[in-house]
Amino acid sequence: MSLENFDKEIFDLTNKELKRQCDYLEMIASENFTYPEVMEVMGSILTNKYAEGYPNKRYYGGCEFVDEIEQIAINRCKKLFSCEFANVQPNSGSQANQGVYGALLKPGDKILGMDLSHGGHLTHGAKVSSSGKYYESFFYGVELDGRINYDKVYEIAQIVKPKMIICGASAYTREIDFAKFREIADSVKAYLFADVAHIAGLVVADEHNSPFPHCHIVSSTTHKTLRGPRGGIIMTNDEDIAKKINSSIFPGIQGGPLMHVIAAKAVGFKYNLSPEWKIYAKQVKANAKKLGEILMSRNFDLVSGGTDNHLVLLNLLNKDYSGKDASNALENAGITTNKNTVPGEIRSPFITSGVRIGSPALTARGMKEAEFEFIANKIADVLDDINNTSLQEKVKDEVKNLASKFIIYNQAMY
Ligand code: DSN
Repeated sequence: MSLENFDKEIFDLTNKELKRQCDYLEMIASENFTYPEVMEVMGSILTNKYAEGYPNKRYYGGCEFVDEIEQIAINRCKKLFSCEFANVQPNSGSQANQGVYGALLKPGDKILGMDLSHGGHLTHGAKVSSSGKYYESFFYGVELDGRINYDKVYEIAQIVKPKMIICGASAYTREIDFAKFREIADSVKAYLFADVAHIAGLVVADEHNSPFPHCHIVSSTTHKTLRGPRGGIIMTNDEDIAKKINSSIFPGIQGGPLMHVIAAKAVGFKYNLSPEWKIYAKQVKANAKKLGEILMSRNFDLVSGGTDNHLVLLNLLNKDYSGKDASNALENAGITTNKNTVPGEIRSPFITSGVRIGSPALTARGMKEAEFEFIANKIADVLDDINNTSLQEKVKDEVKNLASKFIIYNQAMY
């Protein structure tokens, strides 16, 4: 029986979401459109198989084919990041990070990460996350110019003496200097852990410097700039750390690996390893740069004054509306973004004075600088007249028209 016949409710909602993804301009910096082949294997019979353990070391029978699948995913992941060991089992980026901590830290150990309100991530020690509950977390941030001051990070590290320094961010617009972070980590004999979830697609295309060989351990998600299925991965060059990671993920925090997702990761990695990937990653950066340039020419401030990567952060501190107001107005105009805190923030994290806008998903649809120039001008038009709902309706139509020229999925696929 088809999904349509068996469960019309879910079928219809999935179709509505498909239409939303196709008609709107998806500009949430952490989202992307994955490939049909990735979705095909993710929806396959591989979901039926239990395979607790690792290739050739399982606790269940019948694993000969999923062993091969997981080994292919591991091999491709290692090739992609030019590293020695990879664990492709984490169900998400958060679980990958939890696995990293479990492998190398004891409860109560000190960790030093980037402040969530400065662009870091919940799992980098925020007090509301298990990373901030089980470990004693300390933070570095960005200066008012939106950049990490590595001298300050060094000073904080000397005072805190953390067991682990975490680099990587969810809303940072400049290149991260992994070599400098390693110098700081070495000065206090800390592990250096990079969470490259946001920039991984750029890293593997040499469009951002690599965390290897500088970091002891690296985690990522596979669904952001990498365009694969939702999931996490952990990499290292250290055999001893690799063994600890494996036991920290299974049996430490996870049971049976999601073999359908691991297969989908392998398929995504095959795309990432293709020559076309470099073209995509370059375009992601070029599009974000164009977006930033046009917004600045329209008198908007950008945190750090521009971007080196896939996102821009609008700084609305000098405007009389908040990040929440702005993202709501853009949503009404068919442009999906998210509100975000900015350096020197004066509003709560639920309101904020910034908007994070990313280029990966629209680049996946084939949009280039010309389209990003058009979109940036539409964003500026909407925000400059933020209470004008008829303008928002008009822009929504224009956006839908633009989106219809960049087909990402066959709208009859469900
Ligand atoms: N939720 C992701 C982001 O939007 O950056 C991070 O996990």
